[in-house]
Amino acid sequence: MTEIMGVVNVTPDSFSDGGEHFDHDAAIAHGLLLATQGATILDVGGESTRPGSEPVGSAEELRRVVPVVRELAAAGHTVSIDTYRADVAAATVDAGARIVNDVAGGLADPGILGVVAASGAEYAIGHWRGPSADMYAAADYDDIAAEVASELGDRVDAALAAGIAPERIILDPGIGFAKSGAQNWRMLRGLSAVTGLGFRVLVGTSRKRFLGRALGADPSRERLDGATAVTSVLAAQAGAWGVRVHDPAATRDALAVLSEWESA
Ligand code: PMM
Repeated sequence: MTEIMGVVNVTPDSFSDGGEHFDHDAAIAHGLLLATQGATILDVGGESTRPGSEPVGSAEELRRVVPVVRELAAAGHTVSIDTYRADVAAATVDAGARIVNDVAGGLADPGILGVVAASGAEYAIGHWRGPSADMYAAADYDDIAAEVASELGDRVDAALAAGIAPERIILDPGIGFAKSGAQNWRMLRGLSAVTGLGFRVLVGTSRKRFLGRALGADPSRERLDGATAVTSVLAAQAGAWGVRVHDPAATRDALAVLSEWESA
């Protein structure tokens, strides 16, 4: 069964939720709703990593996410914390997060590796080539899938050296991170380079720009979620362990169809 990671953004500037879920109670309610819609993991984030977005600082990030993580974990859900900061990872693991989802794979704040190692949490390592503000400057590849796999392999080595057990590692090709539209498609087509490393693989295409472009001018959120369900199914078919989405219901149904297709 493919894991469905539902996005709980606790940010006022998030492109995808327009700030609706900044309020703690609203974020918690949204997380609970996502779980009823099929999310098996709730991914709580307090800083947007969208292209061009500005960092908020750890004090503000902590203020946003800790109460939300605590409440969703206490309700029995598997919670992941979307952060690249060691101090935020430490506080939220204490509050009940079981997965540290680090889009920077330890490159933004190397101290996060030690925090994860000591905590026993799982560690999702994202492919990253620099902060959101200027990541497109680093979008230069000869063979994107091979290069992403190789760079993720380097981050795995760093994680193992820090004492994180291999079975706790999850790899993510970082769709949209230092990748142009065409590069994202090539990365997805070449996903086997990443699954071939032998770790669980997580893929996040949800509502990203390259999907919007595939649908034409300014598609609605509903249409983007439909397209996300398709890319999530294709990723699952290509061996992904999990997909990260804003609208679990559409993806849950699409994955149920894939399951019938594959077992027939
Ligand atoms: N993308 C975003 C944020 N966190 N985490 C993982 N593991 N993979 C992703 O692709 C990913 C992520 C940016 O998207 P958002 O602003 O819509 O959450």
